[in-house]
Amino acid sequence: MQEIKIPDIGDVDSVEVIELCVAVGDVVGPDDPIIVIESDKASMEVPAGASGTIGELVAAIGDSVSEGDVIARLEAGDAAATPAPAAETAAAPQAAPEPTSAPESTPAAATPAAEASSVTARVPDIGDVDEVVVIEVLVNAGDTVAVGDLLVVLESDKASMEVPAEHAGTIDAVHVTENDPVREGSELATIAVTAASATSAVADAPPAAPPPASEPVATSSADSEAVAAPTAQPEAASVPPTSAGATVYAGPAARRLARELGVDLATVAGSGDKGRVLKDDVKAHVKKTLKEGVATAASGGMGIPPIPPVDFSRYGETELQPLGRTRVVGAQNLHRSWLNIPHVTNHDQADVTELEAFRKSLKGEAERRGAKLTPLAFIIKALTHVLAEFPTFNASLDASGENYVLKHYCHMGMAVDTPGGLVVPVIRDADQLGVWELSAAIIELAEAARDRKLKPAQMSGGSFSVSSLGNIGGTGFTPIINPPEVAILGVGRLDTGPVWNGERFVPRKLLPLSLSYDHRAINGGEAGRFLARLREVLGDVRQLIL
Ligand code: CAO
Repeated sequence: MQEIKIPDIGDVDSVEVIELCVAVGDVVGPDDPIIVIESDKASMEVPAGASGTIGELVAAIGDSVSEGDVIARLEAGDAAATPAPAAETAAAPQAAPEPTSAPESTPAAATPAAEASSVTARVPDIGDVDEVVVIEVLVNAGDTVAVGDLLVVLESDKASMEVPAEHAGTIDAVHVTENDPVREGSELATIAVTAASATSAVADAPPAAPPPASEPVATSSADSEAVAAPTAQPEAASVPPTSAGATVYAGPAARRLARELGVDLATVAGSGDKGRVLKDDVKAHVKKTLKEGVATAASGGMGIPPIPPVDFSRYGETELQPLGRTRVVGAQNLHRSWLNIPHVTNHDQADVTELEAFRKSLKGEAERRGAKLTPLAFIIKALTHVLAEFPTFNASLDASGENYVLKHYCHMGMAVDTPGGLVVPVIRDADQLGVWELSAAIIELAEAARDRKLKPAQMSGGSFSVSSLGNIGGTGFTPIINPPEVAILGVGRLDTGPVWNGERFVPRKLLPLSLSYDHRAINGGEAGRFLARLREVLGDVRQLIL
């Protein structure tokens, strides 16, 4: 087996292994990084140097290693593709040749193989804006860059944009500093091109040249800067993502992966030493983002900014209390709804003085039936009536978002507050039920919910939902839509209030109503008319028999 060794690491005696990029059994090419090492100045990837399969991984995270130490053993792969033993490959510094007088605009791809030249990296097409600002400079003069390595990050008032190197080589000069305004074509940096394959394809980039022995082992200035100020990192175990424009503390492997996946490293929480962003952090970030359905990666840096985790122990004593499964699942559903649906809530109040009088008049009958008649049964009855008149409220949007799916049934979801969390059982065919039947269904489903006896079928298929906080209190709230429904009615606590009857204020029983709706499916006028009609029906329930 061929040994992969630590190359020349400059003027330091030993460095720390901070990242393993492979596992035993992995097939690698000569340029694939095996480990990342770090001195107190910078970090560096150690490439395999040859093709093959990792037979043994000698190095472990946290190991202190010196030049010549064996870090892994390689079972030979494609012998023809093996250029040289790893140690030799890694130890042979590629000195940056002197810049030549090649024209600045000479495309690197046109540069003959192995012929040194100087190219100027410029601001690319920035669309319809005249000027953008340099918010991050990621290279310094003397840095070695590979094709695809980031040079600067630019930002307009709409989005941010990374500018990668299109040529491998050594940075001769950096022409911008942070906060500089630049335009399309402005000079960013001059690169002394050393590589044979100066193309824009990352895959074609030559192996990263190890730095000369006399220089610190830095793969990018971003690493150097970050390493230079490790004490500035927060104490929390997982370091929150940095704010836009701040230097990200990450190794080349993580940077490359982030670039490949289109992830903005500044939004990734680092779990490595001193908050370093590892490859696993990038992967975990992508998984989380996909799970949440938030296309942060594709949003050009305009995704939802994450809330940084806080180490509360810095402020006082705390304890962890699990939310419980119902709350966790509920939280995910609410979050999904809130992020996906443009919610608008209209508020109104219904004069239910006559309805309350009628309900109270049925008290004896209710006792005889062993039932309990709350305002909610009447509200649901009135709702089903109004939904029949406004079918787009008893609907969903189809996957294209271009069609309503109108429901020829009315299954009413009802939010129930239980000690374990919020659940929404469904009253099937609520429009077919009378007030007594609705009352019985409300009691039965609420009990089943609180006893945790609801079956999945009893919690699915709703076409509209109601959330009544009337027994608890409140004059209005913004209920969150229960997808794929397009609207939900929130009910507050009814109270006696003054109503102007044309001559004087009279005391009336007023019921607060809050209608949240999906603004993609329903517009404000429709919502206003829906609520006005509901108020009308609740104000005079004789309308239900018409
Ligand atoms: N105004 C004033 N009083 C009201 C009222 C209202 N809008 N609605 C109900 N009440 C009264 C009832 O009449 C009853 O009074 P009595 O005991 O004197 O008869 C009392 O409040 C308790 O009612 P209830 O809660 O037992 O029954 P309900 O039919 O009104 O509601 C249910 C059933 C399951 C919807 C309710 O118990 C519940 O869980 N509500 C919470 C829903 C929730 O959490 N929504 C928030 C979701 S968003 O986080």
